[in-house]
Amino acid sequence: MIRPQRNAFRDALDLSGIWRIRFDPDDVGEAEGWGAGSAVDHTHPIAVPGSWNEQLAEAGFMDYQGAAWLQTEVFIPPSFEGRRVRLRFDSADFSARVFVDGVLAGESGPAFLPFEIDSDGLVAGRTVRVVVRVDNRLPLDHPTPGVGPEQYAAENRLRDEYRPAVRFDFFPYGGLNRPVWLTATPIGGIEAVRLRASADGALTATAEAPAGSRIHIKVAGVEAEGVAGEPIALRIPDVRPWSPADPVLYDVAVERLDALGVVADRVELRTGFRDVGVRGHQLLLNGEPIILKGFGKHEDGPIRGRGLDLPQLVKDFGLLDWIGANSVRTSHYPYSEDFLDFADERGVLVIDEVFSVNLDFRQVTEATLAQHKAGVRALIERDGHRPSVIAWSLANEPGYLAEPEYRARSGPYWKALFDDARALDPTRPLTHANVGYAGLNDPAFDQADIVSINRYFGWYQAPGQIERAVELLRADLDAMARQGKPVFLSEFGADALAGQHSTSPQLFTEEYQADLIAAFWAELERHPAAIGGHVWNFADFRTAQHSRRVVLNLKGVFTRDRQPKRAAFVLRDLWSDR
Ligand code: BDP
Repeated sequence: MIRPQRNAFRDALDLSGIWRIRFDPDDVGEAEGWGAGSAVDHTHPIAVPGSWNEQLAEAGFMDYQGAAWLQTEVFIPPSFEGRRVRLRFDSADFSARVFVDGVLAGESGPAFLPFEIDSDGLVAGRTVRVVVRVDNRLPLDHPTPGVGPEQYAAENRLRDEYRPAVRFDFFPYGGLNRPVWLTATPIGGIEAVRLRASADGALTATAEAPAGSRIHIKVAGVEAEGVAGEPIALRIPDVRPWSPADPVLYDVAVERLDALGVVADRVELRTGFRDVGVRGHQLLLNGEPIILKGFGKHEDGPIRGRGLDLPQLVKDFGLLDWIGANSVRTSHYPYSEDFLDFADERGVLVIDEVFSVNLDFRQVTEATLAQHKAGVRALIERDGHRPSVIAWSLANEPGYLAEPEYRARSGPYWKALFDDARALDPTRPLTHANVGYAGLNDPAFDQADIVSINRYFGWYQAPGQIERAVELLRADLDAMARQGKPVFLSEFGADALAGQHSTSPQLFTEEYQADLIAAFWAELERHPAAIGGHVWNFADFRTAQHSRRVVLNLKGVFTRDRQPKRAAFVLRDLWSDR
């Protein structure tokens, strides 16, 4: 899939704006033909991109989980005549079915990733009605398992019930949270490009286009030619390798030539030339050991929820720079491509995570692994050309509920999943974020190149006791180091309510959060197997309702509106040598 772009061969209209939405709590929309559209008096206005929850809280939809039908009208420009016209969704949370003038035209793939819709109804010069049935529920056997009151009751864990019902600690915002596009591309054009670039200036490009098509590549004045479906190699002399200190990007033009050798389509991408790898306990970037300093994040903000927020992106990358962070994990799902544009340009290293949180082996079926693999494949296809992406994270905290099935059944599952990812991209290390419950013998560690652990000593365990927390951390780092792989502290931190202070170690104060983070960082710097850590979290973020959360998860080093807490200044001092 090619990201929408505009050039002499390709066009894209951004369909962002005010759409209409109709909620379908009884799931009657399909049977009643809502795909054809609803009268305005049945609907509410909704901004796209944007989550429905806070936008429509007053209408009663803050916690809504289920189907909702979003609609708009699109005029297809006459200039799209004779081209392939499609709808492209940068994502839909969590799944969608798309109707064009009442006809089901297609559906989404893996959550948080783009999908395209072809339809005979998309005819140049006409106005069409686009209706999208979005559903923010997750199936029980999804790699991020769904949950309902029945599961909470059956497990007799009534105190674990969240509203909306989720098995994870962030808000299940629903809607079209990223832009929607109407695109026009040449018929028989380029449908996908895979790039691989290394620090020695070597680049291979593989373009998907009709069989036998001639493909031409141009990078920094160097050109090469080949055929569709086969790797085309070239080398840039005196290349400037990409790194956080010098995040230099190169424009890559990939062209399809017609039978006469005339350019019939062009796709433009940017990439950087760099190497990443592991050696013993070290993570290497361009052959040099690198320490990761940064955060787990979320796509989250007031009112828009998970809706793409470009001013916030600008601000966040400014704050990452200000604090001296060099890396981020896209916890716990693929982020927008706009986010990755910034990462590439600003030299921020990314651990790119698929959407698999708290995988529960009591609910795993064959469909789970298939969906998990599809999510990994789609993520690698979307982001594989990005120099900022230095590793793939294939899951966050599987086996969280410590079910016995996890240890018994998950070995072959992880092997199949990691093997698949490695075959798709042998150039990047693979990891997953382990939860303390799953233990130091988590079966997924066997497959991982980097051993990542989330640890909340000093918070959920040993609360209020930083010294003891550091000892517990050290014990886990020591044990993990025996695997002979780099050890990464992928989450640690403490909630702090901005403005809460104390002279003694007290949970929820700014001092406690800052002291805990500083003590953990000192341990990471000292430990020979550690390759750094990511504070949880960059900023406070909304979670589902639960008595242990005061509206937000307050582990942010910045507040939800991006004001620094004390820990931000402490980290800035610790990380200022960037
Ligand atoms: C970890 C999860 C993360 C949570 C965090 C917390 O990976 O999603 O938000 O704990 O409890 O277990 O703050």
